[in-house]
Amino acid sequence: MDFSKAQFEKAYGTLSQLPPCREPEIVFSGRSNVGKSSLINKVFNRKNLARVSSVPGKTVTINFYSAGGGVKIVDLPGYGYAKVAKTEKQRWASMMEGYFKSGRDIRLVVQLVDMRHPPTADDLTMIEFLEYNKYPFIVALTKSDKLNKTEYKNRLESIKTELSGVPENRIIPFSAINGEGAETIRNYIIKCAEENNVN
Ligand SMILES: Nc1nc2c(ncn2[C@@H]2O[C@H](COP(=O)(O)OP(=O)(O)O)[C@@H](O)[C@H]2O)c(=O)[nH]1
Ligand SMILES: [Mg+2]
Repeated sequence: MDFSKAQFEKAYGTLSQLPPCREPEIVFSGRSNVGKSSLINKVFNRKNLARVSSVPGKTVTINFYSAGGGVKIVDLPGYGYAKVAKTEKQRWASMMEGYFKSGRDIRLVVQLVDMRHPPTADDLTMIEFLEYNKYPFIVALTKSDKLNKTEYKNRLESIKTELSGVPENRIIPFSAINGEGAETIRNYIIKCAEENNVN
């Protein structure tokens, strides 16, 4: 894998367009506005690899990138944006289900949760889905720079209970601003892409 070679390939808006899986995939999942595009850009050291938006939840697409060395990055559509129409929510569900059911070589799911707040019901549903289906995953706690020392300590402590099934070393505070956690996430990605083993 060569992180500097990461490149946007295509955005898919309908299930039938979704390409068959030919290479290992590293997947990014989280609610709209959680900081997914910012994390992808930071982890892959690129300013505009994924688009950072202040208007969340606009389009439901699954975005594919090549990560170099025959590995794909998959940016799943964000969830939990209140103002999204019901038809869009259904499209989201069908895209997600279609993606996970299309027999893919999923090496690692990076599940994003906003560090400032307890996981949302949707976050928990997603994490339970990953656990139940035994997908290897880590949880990135985003926007860690927005908490002061006390808040940081308290949230990190609480999240261990809120996500009691998730091993502590797979819960990683992250900031796209100061780079906290980026190296740890990179190492998980490299390890999983190469070995298919999260431990
Ligand atoms: N302070 C801070 N802001 C962030 C961080 N990550 C994302 N943001 C901001 O949160 C908003 C949503 O980010 P974006 O990456 O577009 O989220 P996405 O919808 O999940 O892809 C933007 O205004 C970002 O600048 C972070 O680590 N720290
Ligand atoms: Mg985004």
